[in-house]
Amino acid sequence: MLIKNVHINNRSQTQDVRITAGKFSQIATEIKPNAEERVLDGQEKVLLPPFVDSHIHLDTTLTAGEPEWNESGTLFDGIRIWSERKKSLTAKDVKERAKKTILKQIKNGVQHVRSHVDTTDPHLIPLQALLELKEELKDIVDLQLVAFPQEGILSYPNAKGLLEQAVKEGADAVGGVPHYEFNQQYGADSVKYLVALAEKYDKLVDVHCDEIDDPNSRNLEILATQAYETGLLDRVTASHTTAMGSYNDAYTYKLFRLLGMAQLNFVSNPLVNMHLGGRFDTYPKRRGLTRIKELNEAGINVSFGEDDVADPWNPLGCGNMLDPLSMGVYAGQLMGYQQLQNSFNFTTYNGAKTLHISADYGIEVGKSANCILLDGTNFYDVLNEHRSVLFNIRHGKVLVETKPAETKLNF
Ligand code: 17E
Ligand code: FE2
Repeated sequence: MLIKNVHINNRSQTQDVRITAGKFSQIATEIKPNAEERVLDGQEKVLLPPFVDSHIHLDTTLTAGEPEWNESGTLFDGIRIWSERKKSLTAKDVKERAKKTILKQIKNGVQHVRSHVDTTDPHLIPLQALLELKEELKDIVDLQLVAFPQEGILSYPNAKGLLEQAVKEGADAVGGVPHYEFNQQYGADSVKYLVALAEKYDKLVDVHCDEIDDPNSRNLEILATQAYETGLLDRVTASHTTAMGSYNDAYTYKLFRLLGMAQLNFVSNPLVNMHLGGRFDTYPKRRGLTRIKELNEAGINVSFGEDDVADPWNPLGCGNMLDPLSMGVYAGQLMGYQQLQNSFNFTTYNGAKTLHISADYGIEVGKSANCILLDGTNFYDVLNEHRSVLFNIRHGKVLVETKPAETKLNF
């Protein structure tokens, strides 16, 4: 296949891209089609590698309102309501809902997903369901699973055993929720425990870390120290880290040195954290986000996740990465013209780095021919108008094709 006339990675010059046997085989200013080669006219639109959702909960997806709506909008009511819903889980239920959400994501150009999977379930039903789905859907999506002890590692019965079991059964990464543990000591101990587990089984780490508007929630410094001292470094990701939005600047200055040394990845989930954050403030009301811009400017990797598609934490969400991206650039004040043009990195290359898939990710000769053609000639327009993904191509095959809606003005 030959894709003609596209702005690869939103570059100003247009180029042609050839795909042979599922790989990018040639990229040049002008490539002449071979006899019988399928030619796709890119019409000077933007060609990117597929969107990466570096943080979602596929086991909780599409359960909003079950058994009740989260009317307070707090993280804690979300956990409580999910805990109720968890009692009636079956593998079939989890698989059906997760699949629906994955299909939404694929329509919107996502091909790489990291999902947290709650392991504080005595039968590990969510994990069993998502391991099966990962295998069943491997031709359309790369699914990474994080063993995520939603109700704590030290504050929930047998959570350590369940976490280790999940890792043995095939989770790709180990998670945690230190700010939710009963006390600070448990928080710190849980971080050390989960990092040791990841080391033992050679897994990645992705921790829900300090997702609370409490400036004293400082598990991040423990996670970063662990990443540095164990040498796991960029195999470790800190998700949410919203307490950083409440840390004072002197402490944060000191913290950033360690974060750089530890080479940690950060995932911000701007939609859900704008919604859950500041809930205990009257006014002034905090935004409850991590320091996206400052981390980014310090050369620390930050990607965005959607986190929720209609669940007890966020009633909204539709599997389109342009939503967290829009919210991220607004709330993170990344609205300079070049910042907007370059913002696709938060939901593409930076996510790939977090997922540790960069070796085969990106539009380069020799890499797997995974890419999306967006309906705009530059990314600013794509983001601003939430333009469609016209083609979602995976291993050189067109996975999804979309015709943009047409509007007729009858006046
Ligand atoms: N669980 C959690 O601890 N935090 C979240 N934001 C979600 C689930 C969605
Ligand atoms: Fe999350």
